[in-house]
Amino acid sequence: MPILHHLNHSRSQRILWLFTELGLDYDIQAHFRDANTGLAPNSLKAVFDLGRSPVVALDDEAHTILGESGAIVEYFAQTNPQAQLTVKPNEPLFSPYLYWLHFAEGTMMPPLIANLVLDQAKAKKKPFLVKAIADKVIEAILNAYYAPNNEQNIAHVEKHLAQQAQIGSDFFVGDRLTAVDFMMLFPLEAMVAKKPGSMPTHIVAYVNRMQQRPAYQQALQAGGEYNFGPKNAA
Ligand SMILES: N[C@@H](CCC(=O)N[C@@H](CS)C(=O)NCC(=O)O)C(=O)O
Repeated sequence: MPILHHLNHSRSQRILWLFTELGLDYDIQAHFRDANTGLAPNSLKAVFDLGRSPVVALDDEAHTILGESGAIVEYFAQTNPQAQLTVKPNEPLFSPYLYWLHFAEGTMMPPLIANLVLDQAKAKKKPFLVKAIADKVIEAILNAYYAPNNEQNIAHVEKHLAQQAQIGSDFFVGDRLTAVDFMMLFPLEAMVAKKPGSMPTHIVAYVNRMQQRPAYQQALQAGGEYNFGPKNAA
């Protein structure tokens, strides 16, 4: 069976949720972030040289090590066709399916991570004068690029989810759960967790709906510590 190398508070929660929705048998190997740096431990680098999570050791003859949450989601969505998590090239929603599948890591995550990292840099203790200057520089970088980028992305997603609501869909693409939902929930729930009360209504409703799915709840139990889940998460 596949082995998921899971890191606490990370994108590997996507894969736990996916495996649970698929009803797959899998093993889980837990890795824990360094308490001071927040970075992945060496145990993960021993499995995958980038030391990033998620990583899955596939159940094939070569025990292939597969990284990139998007690649892992696509791999298992395509190799479990009975679950109908993909949209096929001959289906009308193939292009929006591909667009949102790649949007998650390609466009949504980079400014979100930059915002998180720069916010952490701002919060770090520094001597008074250094702090005044450093914080101004950080603010300037945020305001010039990452913050407006993030806001644009939020508005873009909110508009799309409002359109989905108009056609009565609970999901990101079409009217069924697809690989896109596993990719898009992570950045959206991270933002809802970070700024509760300030995210637009369709995004909040979408996050709540996905988080209420029994498989999501089960995956949450299996994964342990996760800062970006519902408020009552471990
Ligand atoms: N694009 C990659 C990003 C992987 C990634 O950066 N994962 C983070 C966790 S969400 C990580 O492993 N961080 C620990 C570190 O960089 O040391 C993916 O989607 O899998």
